Amino acid sequence: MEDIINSVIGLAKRAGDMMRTEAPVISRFKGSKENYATETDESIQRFLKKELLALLPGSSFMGEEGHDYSKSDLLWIVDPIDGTVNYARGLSMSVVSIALVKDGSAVMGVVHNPYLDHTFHAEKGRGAFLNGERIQVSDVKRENALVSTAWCAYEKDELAHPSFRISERLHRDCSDIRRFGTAAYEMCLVAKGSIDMYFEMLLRPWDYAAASLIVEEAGGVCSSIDGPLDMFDQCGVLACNTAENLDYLKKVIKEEAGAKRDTGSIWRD
Ligand code: LIP
Repeated sequence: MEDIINSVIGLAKRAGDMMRTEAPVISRFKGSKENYATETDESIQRFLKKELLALLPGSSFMGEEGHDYSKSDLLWIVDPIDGTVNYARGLSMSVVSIALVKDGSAVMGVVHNPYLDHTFHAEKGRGAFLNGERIQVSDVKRENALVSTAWCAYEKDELAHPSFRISERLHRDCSDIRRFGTAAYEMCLVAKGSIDMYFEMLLRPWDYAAASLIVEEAGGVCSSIDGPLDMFDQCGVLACNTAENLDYLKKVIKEEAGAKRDTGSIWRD
């Protein structure tokens, strides 16, 4: 696996170079005016799909820009550009996210931010790293916690209002809130101890498959609202520095937003 992780890191960096050099051109909308793909999302996905399937013969591929995959025991889950809107608007805060999932659990994760040259990686049981240096979550308690979140721009009608209610409660109970517009990077900020809690009411496996392993290998805890993260369908995502803060976050979400919300399968668009 040593050679494979280094190859995947190299591919993530080459994909990051594409992100930095290709001008953003919207290629298609995906159900709302906020949710779209660019030609670069699609070109990076084509590049990574070809290279990753060649790296592990017999593996299969799931990417944000195309859902033709078979549930083989080794599955690459890729977000070619996590933070597409940030990329399209020139906000220099987007990442490439690559996960390898074996029998439904992430065993390898790489998240690369080409603007900051930050490369996070983890392999199951071997720790989490930023540019090769070991990282770990903070020990900050709830009242001093810095929280990162989002308000479900792709599902505004159903999830924006409860998301803002939860945020108002966290803003009162914790220290402050940040929003970076890329779930994978925000979860990696939990892993490096810069952010203490992250949540979003509804994400897709390509947003969190790699970053959730990086958080857990850095000593943090991840879950959905009602149980483990689903690597084959969408779910809410919580990533925290401690189990105590995860329990607090779950309590707030249930009190302010009710039970888990299911807005249909990720395969609808
Ligand atoms: C985005 C996430 C972001 C979330 C957006 C979207 P994309 O991923 O990183 O946190 O709020 O709704 O899911 O679409 O840019 O790959």
